[in-house]
Amino acid sequence: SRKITVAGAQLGPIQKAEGRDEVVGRLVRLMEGAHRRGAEVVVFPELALTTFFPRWYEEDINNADHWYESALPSNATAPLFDAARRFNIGFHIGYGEIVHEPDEGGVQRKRHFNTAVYVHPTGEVVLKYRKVHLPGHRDFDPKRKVQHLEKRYFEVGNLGFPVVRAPVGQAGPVNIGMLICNDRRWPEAWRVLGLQQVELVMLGYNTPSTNQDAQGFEAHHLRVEHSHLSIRAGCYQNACFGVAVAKAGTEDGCELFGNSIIVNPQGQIMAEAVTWDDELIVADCDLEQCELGRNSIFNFAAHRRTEAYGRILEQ
Ligand code: CDT
Repeated sequence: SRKITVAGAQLGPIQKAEGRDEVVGRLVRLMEGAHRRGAEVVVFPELALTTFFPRWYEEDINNADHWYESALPSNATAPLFDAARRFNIGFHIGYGEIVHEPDEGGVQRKRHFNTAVYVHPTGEVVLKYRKVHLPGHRDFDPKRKVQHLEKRYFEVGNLGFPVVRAPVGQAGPVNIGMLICNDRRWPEAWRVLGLQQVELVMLGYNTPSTNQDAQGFEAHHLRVEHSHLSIRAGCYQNACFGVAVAKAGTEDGCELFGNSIIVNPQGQIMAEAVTWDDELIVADCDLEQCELGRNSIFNFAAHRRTEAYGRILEQ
C-alpha cells in the first residue's frame, strides 16, 4: 500500500492589522502540531499570510504591494521553511505573489497573482500554481457591503493546472495538484487535474458566509453544502484525495466559513474541522484507493467521449 498522513491547517481570522510575524508564528505552531499527529504534509489556506485583502479597495494597486510576497522564502516567511526541515514535513501555502516577468504580449512588467506552492521538507518549492478562476469584480461596487476585488488585485493564472510527481512522506512519489478557492466549483479544473492522474489535490479557500448576490435564491445553510458538494464530486469523479482548507471566522467584520475537509476518492469526508479557528484535521490516506475509480467507472481512456465535448472549449 502507499499510505500518507495528511493534515489540513485551518486558520481562524487574520485581522488587517495582524503582522506577518504573528501569522507565521501561528502557522509554525500548526506545523508542529501536524508533525506531532504524524502528518507528512500540511495544507494551509488561500492567502494564508494576510487578511483576505481583496475586500479592501485601493485606487492604485501599486499601493497594495505590501499584501503580496515578492520572494519566498523571505525574512518573514523563512521560519516556515525552517520548520518544514525541523519537522520533516511538506507544506502547501497560498499567498499573493508579485513577480516581474513578461506578459502575454512579451512586455516585462510587474504582475500580481493569487498563488499557491507546495514546499518539500528540504525547503524546495516543487509545485507552483496561480489561481485561474478569479471571482468578484474589478471596480469598487457601492452596492456591496463587502467588496470582493480579486479581479482588481490578480491576473488570471498563467500556469494552467499543473500536476507533478513529487515525493510525499513514506509513499514515495505522489501525483500532486492544486486548486485555489473558487476553482473548486469548476468541474473542468478538476478534470484537467484528473487527466494528469492526480492523486492528491491541495486546495485553500476564503469563502464569505453570506452570498451578497444570492437575492434569496441560495439559502444560508447551503453555503457550506455547496463547497463540500463541489469538493466531494471533484474527488470522486477524478479518483483522488482532496485536502480543502479554509480561512474562517470573522475577519475585519466579515464572516468566512470554515468546515475544512479531507475527502477520499469515493467522495467521502474523512475529517472535518469543527471550529472556525486555527484547527488541525488529519487523515491517513491510502493512495491505492485512487486505483478503483481510475480503472473502472472513470477509466478515461476506455469511457471518455471527447468527440461530444467540443462545446466545453467554445467561448
Ligand atoms: N476566494 C474565493 O475564491 N472565494 C469565492 C467566493 C467569492 S464571492 C464573490 C468562492 O468561490 O468561495
